[in-house]
Amino acid sequence: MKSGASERRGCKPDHRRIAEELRERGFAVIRNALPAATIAQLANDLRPHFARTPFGEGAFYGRRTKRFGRLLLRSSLAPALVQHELMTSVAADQLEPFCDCIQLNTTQAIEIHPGEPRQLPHRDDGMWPMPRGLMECLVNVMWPLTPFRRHNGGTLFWPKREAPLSPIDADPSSAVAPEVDPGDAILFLGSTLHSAGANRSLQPRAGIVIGYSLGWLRQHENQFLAYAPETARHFTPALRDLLGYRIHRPNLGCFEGRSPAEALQPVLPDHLAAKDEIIRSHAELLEIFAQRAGRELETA
Ligand SMILES: O=C(O)CCC(=O)C(=O)O
Ligand SMILES: [Fe+2]
Repeated sequence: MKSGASERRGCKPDHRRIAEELRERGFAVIRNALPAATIAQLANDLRPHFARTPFGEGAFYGRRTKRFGRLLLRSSLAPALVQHELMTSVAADQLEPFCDCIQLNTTQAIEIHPGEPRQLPHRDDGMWPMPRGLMECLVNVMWPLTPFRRHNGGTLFWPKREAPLSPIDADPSSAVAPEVDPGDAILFLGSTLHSAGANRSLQPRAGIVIGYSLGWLRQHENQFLAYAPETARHFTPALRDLLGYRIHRPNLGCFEGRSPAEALQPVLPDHLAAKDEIIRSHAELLEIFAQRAGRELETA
């Protein structure tokens, strides 16, 4: 296992508290992670998009709930949100033992309207058909755009130890509904049982989910369609990397056998040399093998 990202960055007290809460309960509240005024501005940028977005289709997404993605195109504040230092470093700390680098899994704005019943309790890592418990795949951050309370659809979390095996049996009265306000954030693991609560109030409840996943997994939101090369080429290198415009060793996500960042060039060559992007153990094996194969060629 690789050393944790927090070790490399120097573990801050905040980090330690969050890591402990994630391990113990599966979720952690971070107060004042961003100024409330920044989130108010973000909410303002998203308002016309919520207004134009139709209600969802299907019982999981909710028929009195509006959702949209591609948040990096919807607000000039979104790049800073998805690259929030504390959130990305906690996510890296949780996930980078199992991958080279984390990636953006999704950006989704969610507005739950009055009268929406509570959502099916679920674990977000259920989207990948993998045996459970092998490793964490996902770290999500919920950024409330309005206050989250139990009565208005605030997200419900079942702390790890108390979570029932069957989600359908999860009793809402045994769930925690963190009371958070714009500027606060709730970090939660992909393995944490949770759901949107019922909105019994007279106002919509809105929030943004930003997810970070293992760098080699299929992303929930297709980042290469959301931000095609013509768009992504104008992002910073760090943001392009986070979207997945980089190779995940060995050679995963390649374009013409090279990093997908090649596809961001304004003029693409018709032909490119494929280039190894491999992990150290493969490189060592290859070196030994290459010597052997070379000798065979000389003596043949
Ligand atoms: O909006 C919420 O509170 C949570 C929504 C959720 O968990 C989901 O749609 O996966
Ligand atoms: Fe969820």
